[in-house]
Amino acid sequence: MNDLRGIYPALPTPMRADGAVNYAGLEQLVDYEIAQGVDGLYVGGSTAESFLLTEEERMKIAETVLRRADGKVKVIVHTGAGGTDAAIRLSRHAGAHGADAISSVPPIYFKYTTEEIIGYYRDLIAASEMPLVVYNIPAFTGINMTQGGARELFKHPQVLALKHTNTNMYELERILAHNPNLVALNGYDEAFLSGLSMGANGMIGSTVNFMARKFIALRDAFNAGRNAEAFRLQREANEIIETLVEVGVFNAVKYAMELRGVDCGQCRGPFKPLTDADKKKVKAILEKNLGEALSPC
Ligand code: MN9
Repeated sequence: MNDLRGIYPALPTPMRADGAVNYAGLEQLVDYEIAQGVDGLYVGGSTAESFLLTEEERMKIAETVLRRADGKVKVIVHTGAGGTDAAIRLSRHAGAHGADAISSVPPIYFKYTTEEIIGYYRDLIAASEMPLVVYNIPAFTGINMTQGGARELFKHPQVLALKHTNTNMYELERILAHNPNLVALNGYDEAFLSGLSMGANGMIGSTVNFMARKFIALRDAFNAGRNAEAFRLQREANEIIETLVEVGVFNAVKYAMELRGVDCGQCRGPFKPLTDADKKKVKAILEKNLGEALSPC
């Protein structure tokens, strides 16, 4: 059985100065994360700028990560796309290259019925024969998969997990109460402790990339009942996250990785690059809360 519990960085996509994907940088990122002790890697999600990448790039990124990780950690590949056919191609490709599971946001832009959205997921599962992690992120998609008729999907035997990128912890608790075998992976890093307390079994997050050890320590403290320590770690993480979100979280995560020695470049437009003042702020808050001096500038 696939056990999808654990702590996963949502990998950014390293890019070169000319905007092309930096596959050598991606390999370096994979090595770095595995050395930090993460349980798995989440590939091609929001943090990876998936909707700003071509299908060909997304496939090559998945292949690169799977080859480099080489079975040392679990790999979940986000294969969601605007339409069913593209999502199926990406899902089959991920399966063929050894991914542990696929994951998808619901189809976006057009206002589909719940039946159509569930049909999209069923088509992906059937065509790829892969385990699925439903990626619920209502703030981006405008669709909430943990409400109403969409909940039916969690009864499907191939739906093994939910990526809960939502701060509604009541809905998380109810979904898990109704689906006791479902794995819930918390999606907002700033709410990790809240997610754990409502039954999440891990997390997928952008800030895990540069502070995996803090989140691993937080989980371990929570599991051992050391609640004051878990809260202190969440507060330290949140002081960082507050600044990152203020300047633009995806570019800020890439910059934090540069400070860790992994050059990820900048996000594609329309995301705006960090200013020098933004970088100074990010570096200062990281050094304060990670308790270590970081490299560049
Ligand atoms: O994948 C990320 N989700 C989004 C997870 O960015 C939409 C989170 O890690 C956030 O970046 C983070 C800051 O809000 O929690």
